[in-house]
Amino acid sequence: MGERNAGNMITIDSINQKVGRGERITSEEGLYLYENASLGQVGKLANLIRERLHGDRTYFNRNFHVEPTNVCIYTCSFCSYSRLIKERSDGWEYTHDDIMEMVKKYDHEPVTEVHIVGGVLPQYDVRWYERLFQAIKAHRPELHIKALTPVEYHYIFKKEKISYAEGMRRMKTAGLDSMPGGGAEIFHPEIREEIAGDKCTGEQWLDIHQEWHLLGQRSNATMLYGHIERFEHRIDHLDKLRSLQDETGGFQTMIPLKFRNKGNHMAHVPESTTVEDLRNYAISRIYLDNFKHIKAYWPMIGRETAQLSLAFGVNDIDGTIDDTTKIYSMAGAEEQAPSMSTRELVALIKSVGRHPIERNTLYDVIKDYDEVKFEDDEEFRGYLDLPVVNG
Ligand code: V47
Ligand code: SF4
Repeated sequence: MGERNAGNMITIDSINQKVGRGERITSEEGLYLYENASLGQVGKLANLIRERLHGDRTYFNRNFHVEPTNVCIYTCSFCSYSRLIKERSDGWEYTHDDIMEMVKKYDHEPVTEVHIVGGVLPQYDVRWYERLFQAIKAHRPELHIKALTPVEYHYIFKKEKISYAEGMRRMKTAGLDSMPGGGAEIFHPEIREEIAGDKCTGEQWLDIHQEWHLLGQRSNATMLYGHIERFEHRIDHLDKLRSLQDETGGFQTMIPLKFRNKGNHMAHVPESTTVEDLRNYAISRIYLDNFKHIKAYWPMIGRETAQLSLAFGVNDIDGTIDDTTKIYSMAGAEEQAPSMSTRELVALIKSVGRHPIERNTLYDVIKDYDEVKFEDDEEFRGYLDLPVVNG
């Protein structure tokens, strides 16, 4: 069964042909895939695009997270991690010294990135973050700072009475290297007002990324899916990202984030199935023809689904993380203390026949692991309890 689109019937076949020719699909076609296509159908198309762009190459990095506080003035109903100011005795609020101690713990480790994101706390203002970024850069200039989202930036720039453009310039001068993808949730106001009504709007999120891109800088994007949104809200979200990317080209990676329902105000909302998760990766890959990378965030979905996702459009599985984030474990994610050694990440990728590449945040190659002979290497063999598909 198909639907009308400018006089043409939309069918899986017509979409297959378009994608085969390397053409962009329309929002109607995207919605058609969400509503009608099987996992096998979207998987085949997403894998075609993935292999066209990257072959078997699958990226990861060595990183750690710093979450300066979990106290937050906002009340997103999906958030399991934050505490209100009146409950602050139950949370944490790190000082610059605390954070520098965490950074220094990695002094002799070959990590390339620190990912900094947390709650929105009034005393953490523009000056506070400037001084933090400066201190990290003074200590370890080559460590890439990927920090904060438009949720924090909108709040601190408004408080400082400066424009987004001026604020992002100041952050860049202080040492910010790139922006992570968080805070995007679902842009459409019908859903955003329900789940994240008091923080920055979808438009403001996009405006801040746009200003950052106009400075020649890079950022990531996310979509929090599988709760009360409908397929048309997902397409609206993907479409807004695709349009901004057409304009600036500043996005590196799209990270679909599966809603987890433990310990938050949406605990009654069932979680999506693994089949739906894989369909969503695949449709994101197909729709976002101008995004180079699609990432599966393994602490959220678990190692096995992360492996499966590599056949459904995903070409990146984030980093080693080293048990430094609490956002997902507090929301009921598979990984309660997320940490993977480089060897485990390499084994996980190799055991599904893909080619592991360690990258930095900007996707420059740090090490190509193809030369490691998985099946001949005692250290790798049996490291994960998984069959070796190829070496
Ligand atoms: O914005 C919060 C999400 C995001 C829940 O850019 C939840 O490389 C599911 O954006 N269930 C923050 N998701 C994390 C993030 C991220 C993660 C990894 C890599 C990158 C990157 C970015 O986490 C929030 C929100 O969308 N989140 N609570 C929950 N219960
Ligand atoms: Fe605060 Fe972020 Fe949690 Fe929303 S998702 S309540 S902005 S920490």
